[in-house]
Amino acid sequence: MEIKPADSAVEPILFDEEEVKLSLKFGFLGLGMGGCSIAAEFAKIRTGTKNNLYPYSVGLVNTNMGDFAKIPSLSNATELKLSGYEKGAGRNVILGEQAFVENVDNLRPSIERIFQDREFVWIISGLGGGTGTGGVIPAVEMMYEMGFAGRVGLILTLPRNKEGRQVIENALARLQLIIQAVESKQLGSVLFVDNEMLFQRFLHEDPNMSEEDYLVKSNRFIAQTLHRMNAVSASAPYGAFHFDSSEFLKMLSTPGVLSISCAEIGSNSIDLERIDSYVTPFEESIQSGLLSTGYDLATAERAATSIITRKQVADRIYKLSFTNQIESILDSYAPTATEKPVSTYVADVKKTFNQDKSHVVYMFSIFGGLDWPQRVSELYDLREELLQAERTRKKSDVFAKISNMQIETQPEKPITGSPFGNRTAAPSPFGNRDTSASPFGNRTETNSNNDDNESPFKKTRSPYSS
Ligand SMILES: Nc1nc2c(ncn2[C@@H]2O[C@H](COP(=O)(O)OP(=O)(O)OP(=O)(O)O)[C@@H](O)[C@H]2O)c(=O)[nH]1
Ligand SMILES: [Mg+2]
Repeated sequence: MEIKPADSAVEPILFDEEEVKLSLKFGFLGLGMGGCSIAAEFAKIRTGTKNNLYPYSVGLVNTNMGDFAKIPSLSNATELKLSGYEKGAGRNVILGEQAFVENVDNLRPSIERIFQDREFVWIISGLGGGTGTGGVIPAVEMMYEMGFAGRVGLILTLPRNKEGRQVIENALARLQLIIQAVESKQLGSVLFVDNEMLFQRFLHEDPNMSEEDYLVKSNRFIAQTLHRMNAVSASAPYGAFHFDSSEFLKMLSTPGVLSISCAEIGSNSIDLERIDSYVTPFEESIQSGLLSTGYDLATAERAATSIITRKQVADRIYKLSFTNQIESILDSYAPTATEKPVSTYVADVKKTFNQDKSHVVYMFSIFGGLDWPQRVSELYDLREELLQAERTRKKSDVFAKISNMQIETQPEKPITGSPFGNRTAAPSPFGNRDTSASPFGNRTETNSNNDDNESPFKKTRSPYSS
């Protein structure tokens, strides 16, 4: 059985043009070029629903004004400039953080207005650069101060292997803080987008695709994945169980990492007498994941599978034996999850899906509260390898030859832009943080008396402070 998650990437948004209900009112705050490009794809999603044609509210925050020119202007997306840093943050995380922090008072009124009716806000950042990576923590803190504690998630891209040590190091440095905040249950869902994995999938699918096309299509795929989950959970339930909006919100508010997967199976190939005909593609889909992979699904705190197809197919396959099989599989992958509903839905496929997809059965799965994906550890190892290679390079023959010139005794030039050295204190609007040590360590009480509104980073130890 063939599943091609990446195939859907080259198709239009599934629910485009159609009158479709959505579970949650999502807001998206894009930070930096990558974050804004992905957020803009959410802004482009159309549902065909009167008065809610473009269902998502989007804020685009960036230093580099030139980047905005690459994003079409959209009525539901507001560009927000980080003044004083118009040239960009040049892959300097500290500068990126400083840019956000210095502008936060200017941003706040616009961001409050953009997200005033939103039920859940995703902060999107391409980890590895300066602006998006540096902005992510103060952005979370700002949203918490605005009363979004427990209703903030992160969509974070992980760099590709060939992006170099600095990029990987930038990403890991921020991840260290984010991991600590999530581990201490202060921060909700993190949805990782593994750029290396997406790149390899697209490369395999169409080696002649242009780089520009690749970026647009992969960003659209990310937006489509989350949007589909949001639409499916608002569809008409067929059976007794319904993974509804409130359960979806609970899933998203669960601290930890989220994994989303989808098996697309031609209904004709599903034979209830042959369990493998649907169990195999279902299992393959949850193992591979749509946006990132390499999870220990047994660590899931919650899991859910939502199956959707047209009425005619539903009447044939939604039998006890079918749901029982799917429930058993889900249970075997997430044995200790506190909730793991399997829900069945019907959709008017002619209206909701593309015509040629009318025979497809979609099996969406979502796992919440997961541990960190293997990719994070791979990036850590890759950084070690690159560091090692750099050290070896410095001990080359040429260096040995000229070492008599006492070059070795000259002070080494600091790596500018590294988040691990020469940190300058960024002024913070969030209280008396001991910024000389770290923007996140040693945090004192915030102004709020409400625990929920405290920064998720307050109780975490900073990697910079020791
Ligand atoms: N999936 C995806 N990832 C992207 C995209 N653009 C950038 N990235 C990733 O995000 C990382 C950070 O790049 P940018 O977003 O351009 O950096 P920035 O936040 O603008 O930071 P500075 O330009 O250094 O201030 C890159 O290393 C890429 O891995 C995009 O359109 N899609
Ligand atoms: Mg940039």
